[in-house]
Amino acid sequence: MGSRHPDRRDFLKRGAAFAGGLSLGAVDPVIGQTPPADQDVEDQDWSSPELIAYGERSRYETSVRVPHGGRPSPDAFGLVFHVATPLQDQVGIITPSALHFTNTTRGAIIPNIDPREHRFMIHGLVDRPLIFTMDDLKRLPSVTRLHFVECAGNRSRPQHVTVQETHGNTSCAEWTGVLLSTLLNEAGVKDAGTWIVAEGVESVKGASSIPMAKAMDDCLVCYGMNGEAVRPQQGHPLRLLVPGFEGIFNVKWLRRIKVVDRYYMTYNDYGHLRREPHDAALTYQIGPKSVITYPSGGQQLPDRGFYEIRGLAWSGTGAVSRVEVSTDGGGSWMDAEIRGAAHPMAHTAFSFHWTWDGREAELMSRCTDELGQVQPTRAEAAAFWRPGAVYPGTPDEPLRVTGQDNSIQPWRVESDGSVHNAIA
Ligand SMILES: Nc1nc2c(c(=O)[nH]1)N[C@H]1C(S)=C(S)[C@@H](COP(=O)(O)O)O[C@H]1N2
Ligand SMILES: [Mo]
Repeated sequence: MGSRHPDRRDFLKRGAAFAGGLSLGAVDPVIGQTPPADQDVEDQDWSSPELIAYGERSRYETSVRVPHGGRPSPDAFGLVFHVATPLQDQVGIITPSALHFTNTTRGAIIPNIDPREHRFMIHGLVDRPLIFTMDDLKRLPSVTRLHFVECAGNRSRPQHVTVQETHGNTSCAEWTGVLLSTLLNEAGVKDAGTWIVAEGVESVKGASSIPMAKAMDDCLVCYGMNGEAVRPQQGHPLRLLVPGFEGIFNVKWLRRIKVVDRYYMTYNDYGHLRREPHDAALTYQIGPKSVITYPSGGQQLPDRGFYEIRGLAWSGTGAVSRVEVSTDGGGSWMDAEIRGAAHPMAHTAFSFHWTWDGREAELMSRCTDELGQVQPTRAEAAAFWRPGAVYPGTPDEPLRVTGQDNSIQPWRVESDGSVHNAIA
């Protein structure tokens, strides 16, 4: 059904043959990516001082974040936000800061922090407790890296229609800051210091315990995001980035890291910890994962013919080394093309040339990471996580993935061109 390297000059010819016209204008676009505003939008005055000083996108572009998980965001108290990234509209691998998914949990209000007043402290089992201003941090050697953040609650459910609903609780940004190891080495970690507890400024602190080996490896204390200051919803002026670990470890509005000698039970971990490791919601690292974003759920293929299947792949344990695509529901797999560099613990773009013959098809992608770990099927993931834990299964959803869900996402293309979530 798919051919990997069709003659490039053939794309339009074949599309046009099916569409019955020779100009691209005769071919309807796929419907279901967020469409441009269809009524006249109020004119933007691009020469106004405000937009010259700080730009914004065209008002014809209407892609937005939406509440995730079926609850309103913000909640009735204006506190909890869970909003998902519109992955169906994403171009490339960097999520625009204004569309980065946002999760603030457990009654956290987004703080307004004056960076000139902000202080960051490292203390506990160290030789020299240190307090940094933002200016202090910016004098130190910095790194800039692409990394995804993904919430452990990013799961596909049968009632989800679009890829924004099934997978929109992950985003990828370019983060700039100081390696946490640089700061910990300045403070001098004592031998007994085997864990850190990182804490935000809010009353519930958003605190997480992180093993020292990870803290010393690749964690970042970030002040920059996509070329400017970290946005308030992402932790302005300072956030911890724990590459590849579940979202909850990436503490926003970071004010304190305490070096300790054991795992601390923090508010974040309450309700997540289980004696049986398979029952624990917090498994630290995100497994190899991928999803096709085009065509994806809720979209409509206008006609038979050529489509570039596109998607994103990522893994919490390193770089993506291979992505395969199936157009027959997993019966056969073909290598997709990895687009650009595959950065460690970052979204990686892939594409696959497909000519749709107008018959029912089931599109899937499967990620392999540099450790050789392969993304599981939904049945494999559901079997791995035992039911009855944090996200109990139900009789009507026997293949419910009750822990972290990195399972293969199937999209069914009907013969009328409509695209549907096929996990049910
Ligand atoms: N201080 C603080 N840090 C936090 C949270 C929070 O509520 N408070 N939410 C966590 C959760 S559950 C996730 S998934 C990520 C989300 O990061 P983002 O909002 O930048 O996408 O931040 C984590 N860091
Ligand atoms: Mo989360």
